[in-house]
Amino acid sequence: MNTFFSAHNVDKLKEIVDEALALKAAPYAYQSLGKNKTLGLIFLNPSLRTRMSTQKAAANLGMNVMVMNMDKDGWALETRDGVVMDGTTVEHIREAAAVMGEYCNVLGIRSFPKLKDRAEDYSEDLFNKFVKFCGKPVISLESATRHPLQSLTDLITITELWQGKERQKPKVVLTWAPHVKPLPQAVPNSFAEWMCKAQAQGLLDFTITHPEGYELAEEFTQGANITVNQQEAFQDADFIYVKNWSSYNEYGQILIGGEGWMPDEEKLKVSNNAKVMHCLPVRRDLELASAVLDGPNSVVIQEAGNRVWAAQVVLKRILETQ
Ligand code: SN0
Repeated sequence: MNTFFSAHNVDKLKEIVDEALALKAAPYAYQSLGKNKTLGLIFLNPSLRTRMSTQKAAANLGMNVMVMNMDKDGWALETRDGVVMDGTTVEHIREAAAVMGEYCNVLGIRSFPKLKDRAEDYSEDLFNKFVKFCGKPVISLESATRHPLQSLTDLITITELWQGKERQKPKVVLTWAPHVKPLPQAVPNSFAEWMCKAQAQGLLDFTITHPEGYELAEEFTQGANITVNQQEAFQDADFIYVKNWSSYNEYGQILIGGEGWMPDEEKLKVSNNAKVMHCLPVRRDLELASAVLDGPNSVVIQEAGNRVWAAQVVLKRILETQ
């Protein structure tokens, strides 16, 4: 593996999940793999789980880690070509990424979409330029349109919780939930992309539910069962994944019609005692009822814990191909 950006970078999902769970059982089995190798984690936006779990995963593999908070500590980056830099940007990504490549064997980068120009966000211009100019393997720590480490974690968590069940395949549901801020589509896009691939590989059945107007881009949802009836989606669900996102069609907007979509204990009654997932951070009693978050069906902490094994299996595969 050289780049970790989407589900397309992984062939057989069951294999990578099993490899991650083996790392969870023996975290230090590959401690010499990363000896004298440096990982650089570059953040253009805030992070808690991604930063700490990836740093820990790298340490488990014996790597050195450098963290750079570009948004706070770095120079303001220019990404456009052919512009005279007489404004607020100080350094071009061409030099900045190349310099980071000099210091690091592997790099990770996080950058959110601006949610203004859909074509610009969905071109993944910043991520692609970073890959091109740093010249080293790059892991997405969440880009404009995807959050692959989160989605791999989610598949690991679903697999782990479904082990030993009589029924072969769980019913997994992604539901839209309310929020006060326009949020990226990265997490739901990515979750849908990985779950559609998992469904195609016979691992689970996948349903998406959202109010009208919150359709995700079709490239991520091919094969999914999609409904605007949340209760119908929740019927017999084994896993319910809660996430807000802003509209893709009316790009970056919050639309009318999402009121009453917050999952609570009452709404979950029709499910098959579903485990409830969220990537975090979660707005209590806005996106998800606190009684559910604090109740026995919430697996959000186990899910966040599993971020380490997703990051570690990706780093392991990259180091093994160096
Ligand atoms: C991000 C998102 O993509 O939805 C990161 C998720 C891992 N979430 C937020 O920005 C939440 C911001 C808020 O104010 O609740």
